[in-house]
Amino acid sequence: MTPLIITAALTGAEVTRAQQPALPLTPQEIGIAAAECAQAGASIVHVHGRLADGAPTQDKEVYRQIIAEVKQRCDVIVQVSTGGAVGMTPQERLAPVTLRPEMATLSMGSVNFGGDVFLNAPADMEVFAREIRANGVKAELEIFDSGMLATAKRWLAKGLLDAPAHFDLVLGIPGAMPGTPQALMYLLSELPAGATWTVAGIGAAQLPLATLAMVLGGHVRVGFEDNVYYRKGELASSNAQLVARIGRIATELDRAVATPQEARRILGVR
Ligand code: KMH
Ligand code: ZN
Repeated sequence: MTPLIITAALTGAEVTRAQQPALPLTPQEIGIAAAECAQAGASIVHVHGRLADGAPTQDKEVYRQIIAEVKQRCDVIVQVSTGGAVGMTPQERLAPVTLRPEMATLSMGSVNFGGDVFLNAPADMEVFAREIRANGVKAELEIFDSGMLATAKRWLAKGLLDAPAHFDLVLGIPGAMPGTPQALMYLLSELPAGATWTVAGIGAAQLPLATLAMVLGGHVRVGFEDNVYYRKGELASSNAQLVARIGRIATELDRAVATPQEARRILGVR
């Protein structure tokens, strides 16, 4: 089987220190957390910017600092968010892509997101796709619901997206597809040929879906953006603790864990 790519989604835009005291917020904290996760087996870090007060930001300078703080400590692939936070403008969200990071996310449609609406109008998504391509960045297509996968396939056929595509199947957001094996199996049955995929289970779905993905030959995303607990009622002590558990399970399953260089090769990251 292909070596397992573990992505650590370190911070996100929504989680607070009140919910998870070990949440990395500043560029330096994010750099340190990335290095710990790399040590534990992560080959990608998915990052979001935050201001000093913890508010989410897509400010290019904040992302520049995050990338520098990560790269001075380890060789993991830095994947910037273009999802940002609900309510941000598309222009705001796109800013980090102009730094030409190795990877960036691209949400493939609009969805209810807890009590909010995460808006991704087709015209805006097209601008995102063009900018990501123009900057030589590898896209990770974020799929929160099945219609988004159908859209991605249409766009691949029209040449708006580059093949082979890499997908992040995000399961368990209230308002989107549930964090169930059935939902994952349906999406997998619809993936285009040659695609690579990772699964991001939200909350309690993180561990079971990650384990299922490992068995099925997919890749895994864990981290505080998606889940702050190690087990029911017990907060995780760090992002790296969540990554290390995936590494141990992979070892038991005889699945090698990818290095950052192997992840670049598997995904076609420049
Ligand atoms: N914060 C969510 C509304 C991404 O990073 O690309 C969107 C998100 C997706 O986190
Ligand atoms: Zn994100």
